[in-house]
Formats: sequence, structure tokens, C-alpha cells
Amino acid sequence: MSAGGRLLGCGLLVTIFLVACTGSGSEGPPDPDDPANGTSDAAPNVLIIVTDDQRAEGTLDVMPTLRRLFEEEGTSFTNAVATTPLCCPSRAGIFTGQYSHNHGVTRNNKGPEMDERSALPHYLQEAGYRTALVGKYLQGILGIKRPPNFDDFTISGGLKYYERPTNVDGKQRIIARHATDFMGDMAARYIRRFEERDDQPWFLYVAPNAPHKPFEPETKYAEAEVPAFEPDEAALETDVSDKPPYVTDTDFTLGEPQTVWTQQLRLLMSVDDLVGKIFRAIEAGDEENTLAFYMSDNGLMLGEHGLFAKRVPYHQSVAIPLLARWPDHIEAGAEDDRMVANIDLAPTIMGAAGIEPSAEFPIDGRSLLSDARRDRILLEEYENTVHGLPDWASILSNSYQFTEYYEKGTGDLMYREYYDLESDPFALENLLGDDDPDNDPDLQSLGEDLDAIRSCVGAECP
Ligand SMILES: [Ca+2]
Ligand SMILES: [Ca+2]
Ligand SMILES: [Ca+2]
Repeated sequence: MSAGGRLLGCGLLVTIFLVACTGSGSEGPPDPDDPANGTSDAAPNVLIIVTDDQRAEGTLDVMPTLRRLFEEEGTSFTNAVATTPLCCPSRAGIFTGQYSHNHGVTRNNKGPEMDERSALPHYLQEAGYRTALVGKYLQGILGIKRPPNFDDFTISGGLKYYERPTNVDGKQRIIARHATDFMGDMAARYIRRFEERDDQPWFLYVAPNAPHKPFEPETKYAEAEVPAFEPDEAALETDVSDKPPYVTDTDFTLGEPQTVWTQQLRLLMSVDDLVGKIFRAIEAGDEENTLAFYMSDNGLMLGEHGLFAKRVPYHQSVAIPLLARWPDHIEAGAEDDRMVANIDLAPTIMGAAGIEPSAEFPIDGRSLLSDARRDRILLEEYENTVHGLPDWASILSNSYQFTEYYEKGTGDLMYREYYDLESDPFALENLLGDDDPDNDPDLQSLGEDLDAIRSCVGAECP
């Protein structure tokens, strides 16, 4: 079945929203008895939950509430990536629908580079939404000031889970209890507040710091049993001589994989509670017309190819969980294996809300509710601040990954990697690092393609 079929013809409904919201359909209000009008004639409420450093594989196993709400009642995107696998650039990509080379937030401290007028909160507020944020905004030097274009906010910064500095609607406080527990209550409170004024659609962005380090689970989960970490073939790779020198030279480690895994899953148990609190409030309100997403900002490598890292182009660093639900609009219990990304959220939401993006800020992503199917996607990381990690850009398709690494500062080409993902799904053998020219890919066309898409804009982007 096609992806479009799985999504129950949402393109049609999006078209209806456009007509309804722009007023260009002068035929009078939509007839609720007309089946073409579906169940909704108003712009949907929008919820985005973004976790921090939650890798895709296996991490939903400890989240039964999330799985019921989003897997059973929504669609799981099983081939989703963060185009720049790092907090601030990825979150700017969620807000703008743009690759990092277009939104300009290439580092964690470059949040101010994002033009607020290009971002979802601005567009939605302009369209009449009430907007609220709970958790992290972008990151870095913005601190915990009022985030732009949010009517209500509970914003916090830093890393710790207990005694976390938080600004609640303009009042700075230290929150003694566990951050995830507190954020769930605040998110639910905002939804109840929104639903008191039911004529106004709302946008709620919830960004817990979990399960990022330091690994401080909530007391009630501190000793919770979790599934064992199961290293895959990439984690068991012993010969990385085919790979660029940084793979062996980087000595960054988070600790022993089993320990990090265990603590991250315990932190995610609290996130599952947060999801439950939010949906109890939504179910008491306007569940039928709420478009909701659950995702992570980037993945995390737990020893694959010997790396403990995000900010690198390998699968476990870029792959993210991404699930969506919208009763009667997005199919329940479905899996969608299209190659999708963090930059697809903004065009999906703007389409559903009937918002036309400004020509000044072309959108690179594609609506998840459209039939669009990529054949490849761009991954990129510039101004890498971790010592020893080079900058890079990569083309990822379902059949191969081609990566170029560049010297910081000069941008000079340093190394290239090519993996045939059909015969080598765990990326164990870089065909450009095996001293065998006979199996090399067509470097000229790959190099030209990567050169072109590294500066793509809008519809020309993959
Ligand atoms: Ca992150
Ligand atoms: Ca190898
Ligand atoms: Ca070769």
C-alpha cells in the first residue's frame, strides 16, 4: 500500500484546510455531512514532544503509554533521521523545516542565527494559535529567557534533573522535583488552560531534557528493571581500519554501554508518564482534532564502530524515533518506511493548519501527509566543536551512504566513505577505505551530487 493510502488521503483534507483558512473558497462554510470534509473543519491543535538524545532502536520498549497512543493509534515512521544530529541545529530544523545550511544554526550556541520569522511558533501565532513551550527551547546562550513567539512557557536550561532552574511564565524558580515529572504537569496544565478557550487552536511544544546525561532517573525508577542492551553487528565491529582516523582517535565516552542504556531507559519511563499526563488532558479536551508528534532531536551511538557519539553520520547517531497521530487523519497501527526527517515536521504542520510559508524562507522538508517519497537525504554537520570530530556532509539512501569529511576552517576535503547498505547494512566496510579500487563507486557523480545538495534550497532539496 502506498504511503499516501496509509495516511487516509490527508492531502485532500489539507487542501480543504487551505481553502477554509485562506477564505478563498467562497462557497460558504464546509458542509459537515459531506464525507469529503472528514471530521474536521477547523485547524488542528498541534503537539510536538521532542526528547533529547533518545536513539531509535529499542528505546520505546519501556514506554507502554507512548506505544498505545502513537504506535497503536498512530503511525510509526521507521526510517526517520535528524539531518544534523545535534540538539540545537536539529531543533532549529524542526521549527523551520530547513536544513542547517539554510537556517544557519550549525552549532549549539548559534540559536540566535535562526530567523524567528521562519519558525513554526511565529507562523502559528500569526495564524491565531495560542502557543506554549515546556522544557528546552533551542539551547545555549538563550538561557531561560522568554522564548520568542510563545504565549505561555515553562522553559528550563542546563543539564540536571533535580533543582533545575526554570522560568515559569516570567517567574524564575528552582524546581526541586524531577524535571520530567514537573514538565508533564505543566504541559497538562497548559492544555487544560487552552481548552477553557476552545475557539482558539493551540500549539504545545514539549521538550524534556531526558534521556540526556547526566543520567539521573526519577527516584521511583532508580532501580527499575530494563531490557539488556543488545549490541548489533556495528557495535561488534573490531576492524575499523577502513574508517577515517577520527573513529579510532576520538576518545570521548559516556561510560559503559549497558550502564548508559539502563539509565536512559529509566529516564524514558518518566517521559512515558509525561506522555500519559499530556494525553489525559487532551482526552478531556479536543483529542479528535489534535495532530501530535513524538520524536527525538538526534540519536546516540553506544559503542557502534567504537564510538560514543552523536554529531557523526553513522546510523545510530542520525536515526530517531518519529511517530505521529491524528485520529481519522493519520492511520492507526501503521508503519511508514519512507525516508523522513526532523525537517518534515514544519511543512506537515503548516499544511495541516493551512499556513502558507513566506517566500523569504523556503522550506526544504516535505509534508509527512503528502505522497512525497525521497530517494535520498542530506545529512550535514558543520563547525563540529568536539575535539577531533571533523565537519562532514553525507548522502543517505536506502541502498548506500556516501560521506565526505572536511577540515574545520578551510573546508578542504579530508576523507570519503562509501557503504553499500544493501550488502553491508551495518556499515562495516568502507569501500573507499579497503585498498580495493575495483569495488569503488562512481566518485565523480557522487561528489557532484553532494556538492549540489549541500547548498540546496527549498523544493530542489532532497
Ligand atoms: Ca540532543
Ligand atoms: Ca570495518
Ligand atoms: Ca574500494
